[in-house]
Amino acid sequence: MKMIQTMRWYGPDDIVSLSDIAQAGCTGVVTALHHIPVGDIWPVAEIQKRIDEIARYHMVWSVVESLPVHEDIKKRAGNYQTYINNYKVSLANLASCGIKVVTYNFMPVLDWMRTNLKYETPTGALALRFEKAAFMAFDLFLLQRPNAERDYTPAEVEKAKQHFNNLDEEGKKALTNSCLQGLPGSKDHFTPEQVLNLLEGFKGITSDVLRKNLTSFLTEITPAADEHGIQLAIHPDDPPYPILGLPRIMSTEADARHILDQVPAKSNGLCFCSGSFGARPDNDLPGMIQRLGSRIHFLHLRSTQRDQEGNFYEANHLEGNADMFSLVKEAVSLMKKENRSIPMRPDHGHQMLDDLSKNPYPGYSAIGRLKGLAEIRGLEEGISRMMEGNELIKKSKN
Ligand code: DNO
Repeated sequence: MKMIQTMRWYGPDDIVSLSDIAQAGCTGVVTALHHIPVGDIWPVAEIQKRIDEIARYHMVWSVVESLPVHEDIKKRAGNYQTYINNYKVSLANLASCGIKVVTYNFMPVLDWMRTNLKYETPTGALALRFEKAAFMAFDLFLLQRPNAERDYTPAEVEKAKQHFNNLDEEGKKALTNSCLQGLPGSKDHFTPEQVLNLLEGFKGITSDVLRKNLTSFLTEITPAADEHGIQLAIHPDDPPYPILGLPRIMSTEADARHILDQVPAKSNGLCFCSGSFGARPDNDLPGMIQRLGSRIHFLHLRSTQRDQEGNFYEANHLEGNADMFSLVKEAVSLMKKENRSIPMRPDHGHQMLDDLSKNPYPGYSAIGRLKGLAEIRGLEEGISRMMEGNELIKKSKN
């Protein structure tokens, strides 16, 4: 059993083409119908059209990332019931076209957050970075979120002030752009006013409330997902702690365990993103694969390099704090034990070589991901062969 090797494709507007993805060695594609407004039903005809486009390059649409969850569902307010009903119809439509793994997240307002989309590594390749002082400077002095200072200690506010005072106009613009980049698949940015309005809508939604709302959502959709053989895969919070005063409820192993236990349905599972969970030193990544095993429906493999202050950048796939060897070893053991293949994508990659002159979706240039995929593929091959060899030796000795 091998991992299903995939890359994310943002659709026809992506400067990385399906041919590029096929040439990188992928058999599967991870994509979404980004042109359909969040909350609307994904019609069979649109799903099929995308499947056919991918099939032209001899690949399959292996994973949906994401079937986005409308903010009303997260708040359990407004038209949430309609959006839940629509979600169930989209799941049924996807299943009827043969697509069974569906990723989503339950992060309020914003998806992943970085303060620098072009952090220069010593080789000249560019990485994504999250710097706490920069983020606080954005929150306090650029976004000017009401009462934001209550979320920080006086020492942190001082640090943020220093950071802000050292920024020139260009620096302020770049920081604002990084923090307000739109949702995945969109090249539009949020405006500060939009974000402030959206934040207002989450007033009173504590982490307990958000957790309950996620449980209610899953309780409602998992019977349909189970019936259609869908594997749901919730993506962890990135970064894995509260930001902008918003609750985050999928940041640790305990968070994942809680939701999996609350809704024990077979379809209720995880997208195990080693980059997101790995930004916290208290997440034991290989142990999490061991313990959450059968509930892992999709793997995002990536490594972050953390520092003492809680800043991190996205390292090369085999470097940084995540022990990629152990992660791939655990994934290989899991697939062997359960006799199944798990789809995997090399999550993100450095912008490097010819891609430096291009304008890809942040984190999703072709060459850096190709490099990550090739390294992970090599690791998997080596580990699988070693395991097989060891088993043969054991057998011959018995
Ligand atoms: C970042 C991605 C996330 C992920 C969503 C899933 O690169 O891993 O944006 O796609 O959170 O819903």
